[in-house]
Amino acid sequence: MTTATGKKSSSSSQPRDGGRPSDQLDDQRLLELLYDMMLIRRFEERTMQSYMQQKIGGFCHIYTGQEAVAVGSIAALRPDDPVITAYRDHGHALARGMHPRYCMAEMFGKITGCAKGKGGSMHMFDRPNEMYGGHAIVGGQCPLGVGIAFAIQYQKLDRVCLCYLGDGALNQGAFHEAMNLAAIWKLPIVFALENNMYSMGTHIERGTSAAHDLSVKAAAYDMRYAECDGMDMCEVYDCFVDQVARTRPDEGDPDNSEGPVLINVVTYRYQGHSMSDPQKYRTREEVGEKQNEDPITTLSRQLMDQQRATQEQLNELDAEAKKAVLEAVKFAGDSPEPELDELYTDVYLEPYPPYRKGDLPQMVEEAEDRARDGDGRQKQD
Ligand SMILES: Cc1ncc(C[n+]2csc(CCOP(=O)(O)OP(=O)(O)O)c2C)c(N)n1
Ligand SMILES: [Mg+2]
Repeated sequence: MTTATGKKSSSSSQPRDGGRPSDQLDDQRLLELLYDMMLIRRFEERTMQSYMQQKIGGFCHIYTGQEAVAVGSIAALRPDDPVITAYRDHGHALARGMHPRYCMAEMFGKITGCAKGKGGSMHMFDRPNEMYGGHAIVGGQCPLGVGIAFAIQYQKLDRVCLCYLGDGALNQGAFHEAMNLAAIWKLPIVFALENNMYSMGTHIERGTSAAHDLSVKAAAYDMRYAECDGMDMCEVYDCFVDQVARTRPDEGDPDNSEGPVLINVVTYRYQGHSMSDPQKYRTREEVGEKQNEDPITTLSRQLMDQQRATQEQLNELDAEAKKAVLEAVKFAGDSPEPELDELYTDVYLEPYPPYRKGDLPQMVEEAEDRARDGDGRQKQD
């Protein structure tokens, strides 16, 4: 595995019983997880293309390179565990089960988007799939995640909130306040640090104290700490299965939790910070070196080495992912823009003139229909 600063180390997070949880995943499940990573990769490629074609506007942050983080960690959750993240959020939304068409339509600013086209790339919300955004203020999602975890504890539920943050958030006051409250109230929250080593153009060693040993950030708040290699989906999954289980309280007994944890997931973003980044702060060689540890290639190789999948099967999966993304782009392109009137809806929970209560996003309405039929979660068709 790689350490906080990207150097190789031999330690890894092992589940307490000694066996690897990923060893228990059957071939079908592993292929599903590989598909999710391929879907995110292909989705992001088309996102970049659509951005260049000016079909997408505003800030837009690409997740390629980091796919194993969202996919491996969300696979370790239950469907009713809430998730919250920062602005580099397309991958989390897709891994959580948002249909790619609603994600793409949101970026196109269309009424069929997950937030009716009013949020855009940085604000992927999916109530039926327990995804609470998509937040643009660095570190701003950490206190919100603590609020969600407090609600879980207050209601004596057996859920865990998964709160992602970037390495840039380590230097924000909001992160430290959130860590402190989470620790003293022993809240059921997992802080997943997506340590891609850069916040915009600043390398973690230039912007963050103790970058060589981030365990001190957790120790300062008397909190558990773990590390895993974010380029290896199985390692991410193993680490999160273990840590989520330790954080999860029993229903009706909020005290029966080992409390929060900070997990340093070492990863790398292949693209610039946003769509407008000349990347003067790193070399092509560095990016190329990291691309040699590609998470999709790694899982594909593992599956083939273990004779759990053939090259042909993997090609088919990738073709399926490409097709799903093309369909999403078409859906987004064909969808109407919001009426001007939408400016006045969804502003306040208790609307008053001139503000009105808006219609639910199409995605949520469809999920509610499905819930009436017994399954509220979105499924990709
Ligand atoms: C409070 C605040 N300060 C500054 C910014 C501008 N800004 C946007 S993204 C970013 C870098 C954050 O990097 P990191 O947390 O590592 O996330 P990554 O982009 O690597 O996913 C900064 C400084 C902001 N959005 N919010
Ligand atoms: Mg970063």
